[in-house]
Parts: sequence; structure tokens; C-alpha cells
Amino acid sequence: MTKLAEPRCAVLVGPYLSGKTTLLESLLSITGTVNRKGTVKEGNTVGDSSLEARGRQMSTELTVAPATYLDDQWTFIDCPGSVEFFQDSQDALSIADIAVVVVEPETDRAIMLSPLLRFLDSRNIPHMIFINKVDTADASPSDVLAAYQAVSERPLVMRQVPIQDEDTIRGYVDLISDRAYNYKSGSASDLVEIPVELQEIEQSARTEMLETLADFDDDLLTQLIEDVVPPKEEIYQFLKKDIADDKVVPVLFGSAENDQGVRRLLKALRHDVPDPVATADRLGIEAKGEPLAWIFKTIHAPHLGKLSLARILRGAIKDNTALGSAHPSGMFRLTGEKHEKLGEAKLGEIAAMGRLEAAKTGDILTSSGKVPDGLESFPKPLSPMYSAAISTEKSSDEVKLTEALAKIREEDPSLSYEQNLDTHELVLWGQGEMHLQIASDRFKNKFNLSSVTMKKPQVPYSETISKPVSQHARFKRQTGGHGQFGDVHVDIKPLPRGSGFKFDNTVVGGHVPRQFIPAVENGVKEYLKSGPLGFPVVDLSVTLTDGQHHAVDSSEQAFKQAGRLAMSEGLPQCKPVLLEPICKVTISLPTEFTSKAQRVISGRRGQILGFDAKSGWKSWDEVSSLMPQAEMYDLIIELRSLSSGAGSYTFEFDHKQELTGRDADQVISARAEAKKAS
Ligand SMILES: Nc1nc2c(ncn2[C@@H]2O[C@H](COP(=O)(O)OP(=O)(O)OP(=O)(O)O)[C@@H](O)[C@H]2O)c(=O)[nH]1
Ligand SMILES: [Mg+2]
Repeated sequence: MTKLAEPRCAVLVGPYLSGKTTLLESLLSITGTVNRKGTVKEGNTVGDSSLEARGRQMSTELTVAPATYLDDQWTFIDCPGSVEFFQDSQDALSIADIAVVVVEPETDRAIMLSPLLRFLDSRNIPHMIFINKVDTADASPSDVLAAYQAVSERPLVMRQVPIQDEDTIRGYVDLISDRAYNYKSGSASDLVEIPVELQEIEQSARTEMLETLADFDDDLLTQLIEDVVPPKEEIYQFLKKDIADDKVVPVLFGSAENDQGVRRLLKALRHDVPDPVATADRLGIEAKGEPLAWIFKTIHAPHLGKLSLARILRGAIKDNTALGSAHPSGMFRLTGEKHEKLGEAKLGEIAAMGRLEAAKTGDILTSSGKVPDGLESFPKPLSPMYSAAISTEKSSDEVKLTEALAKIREEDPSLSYEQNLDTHELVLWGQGEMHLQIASDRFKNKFNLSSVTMKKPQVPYSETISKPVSQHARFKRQTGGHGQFGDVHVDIKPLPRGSGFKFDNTVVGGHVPRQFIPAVENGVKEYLKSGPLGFPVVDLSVTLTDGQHHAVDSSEQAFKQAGRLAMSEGLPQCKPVLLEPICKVTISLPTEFTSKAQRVISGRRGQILGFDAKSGWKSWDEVSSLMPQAEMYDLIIELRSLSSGAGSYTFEFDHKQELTGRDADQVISARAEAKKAS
């Protein structure tokens, strides 16, 4: 009996709605993993099983499913296409043998593919393009190819030419085997003669393909120069090697909905995709050594608890064996939301390991717990671009929300959250409006938190003073028994931006007894939490210069109140000014949109610092600017809409800056109204 090859892993990626989930369904139905092919519209596909995905007819997280085709074992991973859900794609691609980039036969959507292709090429991940939906095609595969070539740094090579009746593609000629096929509904295509009118087109496409391959192989080049036609077997080998090295990208086409071209895709995968040993080598994992698995996704499943989805890239791992200090409890093979027990996960396989509580996506598991050096880095989580303040209406849900947040972040590292100390809001960060909406739905659907609400987060404004003042304040109360007495003189002065708050004391002669001085400082600090304009006061110094006390009536409380009073009387005379946070924003997008992005920056009160070609990215720019945080709330939405979804940005807090005029008045009056309402 011949030994079966190790299971290989193909990840389906590409722009949203290009048909990846439908293609997965077609692959699973052709290979017999499912008996009845589902459709996205009917909501019965293996992919998209979550309520969030079904409800919107779009993928919101990856789906894993195994298949066997002609004795070859496969794991297919269907990824969501929306840029807001790119995290799963990049993580799954990091452990894959091949990416199948599913695109639509449209020329104007090519630019959307650019960040994905950059990601693949920066890591030399082998990939092929599948032009889907050719049943609806307006543009011919060769026009589509030209559009995608414009955004791909690697040469694309057409593997097939279409056989067309008028506008309808009814089959294809395979350029290596030199055979023609007509699509046949429900089964493999029929072998037919190459139509006479196609022979010339096929020959020139074939020559073009061979010339591209010859760019990477001197032997082939010599043969072509000498007009020798290389044997098919040799061409297959050249192609296979160039794909494995991410030197060329083969392009196939078909229609996932109608199962057309999908068997051809399966055959291409069978012949051309590197095995897990080659992938491990590409990732820097030596062939010899203890078993090794790489976690690329974490799921909190309803009944199984935490599952770490890992690909075995060396050796084999048995259920219930220790992996360093971790000890998986239960190992499963997933088919969408279904699971079956797996006694042992072999090289190349994907195992869902149960209850590795401390493990996270990106972790490498070995029996000894040691991680080898020199491995390819796991991609960093996507940086945050959009935020919402979240809260629960029921206070009894607060603990549940904290737990759910931790889990949701484990499942999706491109989500993050922080408790903002200035605005006292819990802020959830993600990739866009849809990303956060889905997260919100997941709180309800998966974590039973029906009372979670999201709203636009507040900007953490603050205020400062622009003029020094000396202030005297006396706190005096006579209530029944002994009274309260505290008397202070303070100098209030502005400090340079970014200095924060400084408290000093120059009291002499014990006018304010030493033990009461910290109380004065506390009183001052308490007031500074909300200054005359309603915001935390920063960048000022307060010096206690003198005061008076009373032998019986003075107390910490009385001096605290005196400190507070000195501030509430003094600060309004110090010409308070509003400060707004300014961030350094770096926008990155294809060069053709750079001037539009510059207008967006100016329109959002930004100041352009400069722009440059993005290093390592052909035809992309980076524009750096300073922008008020108040203007950044929906920046990503505008950037994506002007750049066909390709643009993105990163930001970091830079400094606080005075805000005056009408903008400031609006902020101050909104704050006053909010205070009145609460
Ligand atoms: N005409 C036609 N429609 C298709 C084909 N493949 C998919 N579709 C339709 O395209 C739409 C999107 O299909 P999906 O499979 O959900 O696409 P997707 O790429 O998984 O979408 P996301 O994961 O949300 O990015 C659905 O309405 C499908 O029925 C095809 O080959 N031909
Ligand atoms: Mg999908």
C-alpha cells in the first residue's frame, strides 16, 4: 500500500463577497465531505455558521473543513473577505501551504486586493488566483488578469483560456495539458476538441506562460530559445517549483455556484501545492526535532470551551499529551461548527485542542515547551482604527461583560479594549463599524449579554490655565460643637504643555501645620478633576505660600476644603483654556488616492507633515500628519470609501493643543449640558 501524502492546507481569501464560502461549499460537495450543497442565500453552508454571519450573509470569522480528493487529504479554511475581518486571513495564511485568492471577474475591484497580495509576497506565501463568477462575467478573464497584474508584484500566469459562446464561458482549454473541456452541470467537465478559432489564442497564451516560467529557469529559457517544446511533465515541475517559491501566481477561473472549474482547481491544488514539510521549512522549522504545532486561531465554543486551532508542522501529537506546561484536554477535527474526536493529529493536520487556558493565537506548542529560534514571525494583531464606548444597562452584567471581552479578544486579536481614565468609558477598539457591530452581536448571541450598548466615545479633552493668580481662601464652619477652620494662600501658575500637575509648599513658621499640608494638596487635586470648563485641569503648578490655623477647629478635612475652595475661586480668574488631544496619524494608501487623502486631512483640521513612498510597497504612499482626535472617529470610513477599501491608518497620541473659538464653545456647552442631565 502506498503511503498517503500528509494533509495539506489551502486557505481561501480575497475581497468580500467574491464567493469564498460558496467555493468552500463546492469543494466540500465535489469531494463528498457534504452530501448536499448549501448556499449562502439559504444560510445552510458549512461556512458562516454563526448567527452573526448567517444574519448578514457574509463571513465574519474563518471556517475550517477537511476534504479528501483522489486520496489526497486537505484542510480548507474559508476566511472572511471584508477588510475589517482581515485578522483571521493573515493568521490562517501564516500556517497555510497555499492561499487561493478568490476574486470577481471585475476590473475595477483589483485595487482592493493590493494589501492582501502585499501580505502574501512579504512572507513568500505560495498563492493562486481563482477568478470566480465567470457565469456573470462582463469582462474577459484576460482583461481581469491584466487588472490584477497591475496590483501584483509577482507575475500572474494564466493556466487556462476560456471557451466562449458569445458572452458565456462554457469551458476552457488547459494550457499545460493542451486539452479542452466543456463545463457539465453536476459532474466533471467533458473532454472536447480544442475549437479551431481558439488554437492561435491558446498557442500565444501558452507561449506567454512558458516565457514567464523561463524567467526563473535557465534550462527552460534555453529550450525556448532553441524552439524546443518542453515535455508536459517538465512544465508541471517548473510551475510547481515557481509557485512554491512564490515566484509566479497561476490564475484559474470558474464558477463556485455552478461547480464549474472547481474540479480543475482541485487538480491544480493536487499537483502544485507544496507539502507541509516544505511549508515548515519555509517557516524556518527544521525537519528533525520534537513535535511542533502552531496556534492560528482561538475559539470559545458553546460546549467544548476554549479551543486552540493549531497546525501540526512537525511530528504528530496525541490527545492528552503534555505540550510544555500545557495539557490539551480533548483534541478535535472541525468541519464548520461540527467536531469529531481526534486521537492523534498528524503532520499537516489541523487540530482543535481543548482547554489550553493559557495559550493564545500565535503561540507555538512543543512537547518540551521550548520554542525553536529563527522561525518566521507570527503577524502582529491589526492596529485599531475605530472605537466605541461600551456599557451594560444592567449593572449585574458588568462582570459578565469583562469576561466576555477577554474571550472575544482571544478569538479576535484585532479587537482590543481599554478603560479610559479621563472619560471613565470602557472603549472597544476594532477595524471598523461593522467589526464592532458584529462584536456587539456576539456579546448577545454567544455570551448572553443582551444589555450591551455602544456609542460614540467621548474625546478626552482637558483644560489648563493661561494666567497666574495668587488666591486666598478660608474655610470656616461653626456647627454645634467645635467648628472647622482652614486658611490658605496659594500661587497658581501655568506650566509648559505636557508637565501635568506640580504641588509645592513654601509655608514658614508653621502657619499651616505640617500634618495638614497633604490635605491641602488633596483638596486641590480633587478640584482639578473637573475645572471651570468641566474638564480635568493639567499643566499647572500650585504653591501653598501661607495660611492660618486654629488650635481646636483646624483639621485635615478643613484644610482639604480650603485647598479646594482656593482652586474654585482662583482658577476661573486664570483664563482657563480648553485642550484637545492631537495624534500623529500615518495614512497608507495607493498613490492614486494620495491627493484625496491630503484633502481629507485638511478637512479634518489636520496638519500634513509630509508624504513619501511606502517602503517595500510598489505604488503606495504614506502620508503623515497631526490630527485632532476629535476628527478621527470616522476617519477610516472616509479613507476606505475614497480608496476602494485599500486605505488604512495608524495613530499615536502626540500632544495636547489649545482649542479656541466656536469649536471650543461647542465642546464646553455640550459638557455643561451633559453634566446638567446626569
Ligand atoms: N453568479 C454567481 N454567484 C456566485 C458565485 N459564487 C458565489 N456567488 C454569490 O456571491 C455572493 C457571495 O458569496 P459568498 O460565498 O458568501 O462570498 P464570500 O467571498 O464568502 O463573502 P465574504 O466571506 O463575506 O467575503 C452570494 O450571493 C453567492 O451566491 C458564482 O460562481 N456565480
Ligand atoms: Mg464568506
